[in-house]
Amino acid sequence: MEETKFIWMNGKMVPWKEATVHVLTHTLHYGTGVFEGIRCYDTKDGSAIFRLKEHAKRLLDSAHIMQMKVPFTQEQIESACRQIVKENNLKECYIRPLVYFGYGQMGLATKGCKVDVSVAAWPWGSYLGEDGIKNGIRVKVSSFTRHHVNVMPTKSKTVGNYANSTLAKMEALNSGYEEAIMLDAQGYISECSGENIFIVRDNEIITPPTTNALEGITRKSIIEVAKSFGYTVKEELFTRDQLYISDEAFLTGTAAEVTPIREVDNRTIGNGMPGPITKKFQSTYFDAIHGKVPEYKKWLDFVK
Ligand code: PPE
Repeated sequence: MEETKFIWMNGKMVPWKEATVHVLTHTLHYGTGVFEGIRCYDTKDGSAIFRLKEHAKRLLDSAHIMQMKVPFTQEQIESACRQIVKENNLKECYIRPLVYFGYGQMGLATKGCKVDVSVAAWPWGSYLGEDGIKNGIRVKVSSFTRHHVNVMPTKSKTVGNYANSTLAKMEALNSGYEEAIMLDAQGYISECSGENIFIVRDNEIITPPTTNALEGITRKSIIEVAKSFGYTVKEELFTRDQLYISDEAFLTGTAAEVTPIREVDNRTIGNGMPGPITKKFQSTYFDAIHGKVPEYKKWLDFVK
């Protein structure tokens, strides 16, 4: 990864190489922390963080679910995100806030555990590759099931949740695919290892409800974009075979942005190229994040 100068740790700017933790940090052992993934983009009016408030709120909601008392307010988290971009002189970057139980106590109970917060930022290109963004990716339905809601709460971006995502992602990569689609405990499509999923059938946009998927902020943005173009968006469960026969499919996430799916389990989606509706949403999203769509400027939080 590309190193930057500073990482914000509990309110202080710490040089990148010194931003370390003790090996007995609670979250390192039990996966108890929560995190966010946010992107900052260059616009003609300067760098802007995409939907910063929603991300900061979701971070605190995740912490609330995990019963973590965060020693910073939402405004302080937001200002730390702006500050880390500024201090590192970054125009475009990925921002990673992390709330974790720190050093000082072992054992599963977290009562009395110290809560630490860090915010890092670094340049991070397209997550699933430039070629993926342009031409679409090949995905595989995972043999690993998405968390049942009473196993791991999926509204929380809990660090430990992502062991499940990594198993699915590595299985997909090792099998020659670029991303994993995860089925919920009932066998319906839920989400990908780190993205939400949409299909298009007969001009209708369908995405699984967020009952057991993350309430994706990119997902929410794309739903708004789709509605603004006059499309019907259905939030309903669908099966892997509905996905196989979809006209178009794409996934959404902060890191992955809007990435078309061109093949699922060796079955071509549409004509094997990103479909027209996917392309329309994708280009609107890219224009919006770069401040080129007046109605979506509300999503931008300028760094300066
Ligand atoms: N589902 C999961 C499981 C998920 O992790 C993400 C974000 C999403 C959906 C999309 O949510 P949103 O970013 O709000 O649209 N995944 C983050 C972490 C990726 C990583 O590899 O790390 C991200 O995209 O930043």
